[in-house]
Amino acid sequence: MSEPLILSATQGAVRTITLNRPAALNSFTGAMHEQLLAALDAAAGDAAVRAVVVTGAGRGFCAGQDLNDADMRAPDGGAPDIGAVIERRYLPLALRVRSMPVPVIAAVNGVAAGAGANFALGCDFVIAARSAGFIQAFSKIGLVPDCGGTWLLPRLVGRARAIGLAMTGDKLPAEEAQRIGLIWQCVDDAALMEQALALAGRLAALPSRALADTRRALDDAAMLDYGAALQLEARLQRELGRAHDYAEGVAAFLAKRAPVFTDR
Ligand code: T3D
Repeated sequence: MSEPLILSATQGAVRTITLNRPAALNSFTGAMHEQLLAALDAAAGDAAVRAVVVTGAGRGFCAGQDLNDADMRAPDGGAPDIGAVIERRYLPLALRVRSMPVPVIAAVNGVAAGAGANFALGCDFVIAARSAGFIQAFSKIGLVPDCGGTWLLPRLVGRARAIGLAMTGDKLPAEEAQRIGLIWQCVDDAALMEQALALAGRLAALPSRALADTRRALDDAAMLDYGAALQLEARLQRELGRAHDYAEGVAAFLAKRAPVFTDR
């Protein structure tokens, strides 16, 4: 039997999902997309999972689209419909990550290129090994950044750096990525998984529903005017204020005990 392209493992309330095509730097094939989406759906649907870590097997995180995959070939041998590949594969993946009911951490163990870089950047936290790097490889093959790159890059690092990264396709080392605010943290290679799992454990103990609504509020507010953002905050606080976790958080604070959050 062939190796699964995606591995899932659970430690406590943390689900670790590993991209598992190391010989091709975990580049995306249609089959890997399907297994990855299924693994994310399974994590989202499992009430015992309260944080997700995504990482890569071997020396790379993900080299983006597998440029040899059948997904990329038109049946008649003509030019491929890459727009269809984006709509069928990358759009659902990017939206799935952004709508997870729990925080998602990318533990970037090695090079993250093309859609592999933007898949990582779409996660809530990116922790990268010092030897890792981020490459907007698209310009080198005549494409634009996808998997959310055009939206994410300028918001994360501003237009000047977004344009620079996207047009040159130069590799940005993890340390520099942290310095300019593209990622959360750069850590020593040997400490990557320990640090990612420690952060995931901390997040798992926090109120998941409030964390997911925080992501949503920050993303939506970027497209609203000030008044509308204030209205959105009011609506979310109204809903959260009626939920179990708020009552539990306040009760635990007043009783000077640790809270036990359960909402998702
Ligand atoms: O359908 C669409 O195109 C639309 C979607 C687009 C989204 C995208 O992601 S477009 C961008 C696609 N990705 C790339 O262009 C990156 C291509 N890869 C590289 O530039 C380099 O591999 C890296 C800079 C990422 C790493 O370089 P290096 O020297 O560390 O490794 P390598 O030797 O190039 O790669 C190792 C193996 O992985 C090698 O296979 P081999 O020779 O050992 O059998 C290489 O061919 C394979 N590999 C790496 N990236 C891809 C890949 N195979 C297929 N597709 C890849 N993207």
